[in-house]
Amino acid sequence: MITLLDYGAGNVRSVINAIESLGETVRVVATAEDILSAEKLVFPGVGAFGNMMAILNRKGYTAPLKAYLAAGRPFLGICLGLHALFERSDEALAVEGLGFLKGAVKRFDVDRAVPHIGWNGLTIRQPSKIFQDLRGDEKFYFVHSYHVSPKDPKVVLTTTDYGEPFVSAIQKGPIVATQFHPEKSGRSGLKLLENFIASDAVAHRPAIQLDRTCLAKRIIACLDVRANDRGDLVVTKGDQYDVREKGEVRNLGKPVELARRYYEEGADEITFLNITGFRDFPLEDMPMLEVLRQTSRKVFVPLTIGGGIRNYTDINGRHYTALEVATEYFRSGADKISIGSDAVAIVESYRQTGRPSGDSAIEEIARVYGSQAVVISIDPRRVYVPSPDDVPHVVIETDLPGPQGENYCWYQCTVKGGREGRDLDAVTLARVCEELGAGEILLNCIDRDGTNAGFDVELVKAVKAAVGIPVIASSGAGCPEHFRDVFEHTDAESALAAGIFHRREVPIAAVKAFLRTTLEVRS
Ligand code: 1PR
Repeated sequence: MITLLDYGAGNVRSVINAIESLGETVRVVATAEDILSAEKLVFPGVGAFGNMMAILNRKGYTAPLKAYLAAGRPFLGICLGLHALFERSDEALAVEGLGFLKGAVKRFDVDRAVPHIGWNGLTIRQPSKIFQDLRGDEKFYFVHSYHVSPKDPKVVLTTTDYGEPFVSAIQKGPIVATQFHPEKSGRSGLKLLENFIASDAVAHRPAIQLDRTCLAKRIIACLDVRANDRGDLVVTKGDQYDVREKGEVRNLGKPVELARRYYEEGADEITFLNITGFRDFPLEDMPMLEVLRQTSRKVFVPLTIGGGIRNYTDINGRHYTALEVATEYFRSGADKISIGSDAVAIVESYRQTGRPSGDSAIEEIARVYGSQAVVISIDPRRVYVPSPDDVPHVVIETDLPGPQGENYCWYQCTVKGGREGRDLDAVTLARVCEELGAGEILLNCIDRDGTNAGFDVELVKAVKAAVGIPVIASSGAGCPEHFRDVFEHTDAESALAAGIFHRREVPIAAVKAFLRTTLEVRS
């Protein structure tokens, strides 16, 4: 039996699901005594260091954890569960860590997007039982802005390159902790977890030794989900956001089945967008939570969920915060949440007052779950103008002139699934959301959505140039060449598509095979 330390923040559901999928049972720590009596302890930290240590202290878990570690008993820390082992973190300078290992947790200081999000490799520095039957060139899923810096080089198990080499796993006797998420790293991650669990696994140094590692470009499958006119939850797909055909909501399949198919076919991440979330309330729209629960039992890559994440008062006058809505999503299996319409409202209010409110959905969710868990989904539409001075927005010069020969355009933010345009441009929205604590931008484009005409490279370039966080290019993919174009002409970290995958026009594997000749992708 595996004992799992859930201190109440983030998605521990996926770790439980991954362990259970290996046929092992999981007991969740309910008292300090459960830590001391564990045979094997897994500590999957998600969120922010200060919040994590505050909860561990409040629950009285710090002393038993220190005792468990000092006794050299089997332990697997994941992400913040690795950070917790150290003395302190740049993320919360006044807060003491467990101090099991000497050293600190540092914020990335690199000329690349931070957080480091995606699939990267490992340079393996010593044998370990967790590597049994691995080749050594597998990629694992990372999502973090901070990395550990141990004083003792002997504890370094693996390093990974991201602008500079950083320590991506440590080992001291039976105590192992990884920066990456095995539970989100597909089959390789499950193998690694299985090795940790197995009592007979032996220390192994994989045959392939990478000198350096490289972050892969991610290919994301997106499922736009809503109820059709009969009330069934279906995956649908729009043409420039119009999801109806002959009056009916297009039905392209069942959400859980399709997500499972894309996982099997090699998607690096799956995104669900509850596209009517702006008018329904997700906590009353329980099927979406159930979709997440069922998907996360079978799909071991990151899951993002968007739609309806905002403050809300129900008909009985009960008030829910966006943080509560997000918490429900995380508890049901989401790794990241995505905010659409509410992000526009938050930025509009910021621009009116000239300062952050401190309690917006972006700020609150980032504070509790970490920036890496907060994605901003932007739904912009091109507006052509004859001259850059015509509007008080970020205007770009375009190679695709408008209907009157206009050589300039700006990208107008919309809300409610494109139904309402706002006096705000996509570049400004992205920049302010980053300032408020968002960790990633999902950049749709209404003009290109469902057209198979390729990504709007000019839009992606403009937004990517304005922010230091990763950008997901979305809308318009029609063939593998379109993915290559957006990766070659912009610095986007990932690309998302829906229609070509749903309609089986291009398999995910074909996109990756095509890209592999010139770019790093996950096998
Ligand atoms: O505003 O916080 O409630 O979130 C609602 C979410 O639902 C937003 O992320 C918004 O983008 C999404 N959404 C709302 N209405 C629609 C619609 O299509 N009518 N879908 C919609 C947006 C866009 C993409 C799509 C790509 C790729 N979908 O995610 O999957 O354009 O498509 P393609 O490869 O077929 O071209 P809130």
